[in-house]
Amino acid sequence: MRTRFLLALLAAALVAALPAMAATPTVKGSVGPGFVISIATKPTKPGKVKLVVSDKASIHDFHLVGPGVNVKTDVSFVGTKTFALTLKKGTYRFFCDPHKSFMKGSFTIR
Ligand SMILES: [Cu+2]
Repeated sequence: MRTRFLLALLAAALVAALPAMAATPTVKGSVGPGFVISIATKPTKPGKVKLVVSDKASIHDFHLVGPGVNVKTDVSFVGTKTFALTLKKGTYRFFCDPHKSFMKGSFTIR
């Protein structure tokens, strides 16, 4: 009887924890293989996000700079890299360092 109660309590705790775990949205960034850099769905609200960068070229990097954030992939790196970020109000700029005059974009958190 007691075991059953404890199991029910554990199940209730798990259900309560699920929304919090699922709440961190994923932001998908991409650079290359051509001279293109993008963020699929730009975030607009402050809070934690998981930035998943798909770096498809060894001549580009993906660099994101903004309030409290300065993350990048290496230029020579090719593959997927994930960053846990906390976005704050302000403007964030993303660009490729070797070609930042034209490979760039931004989004604003309000
Ligand atoms: Cu580049």
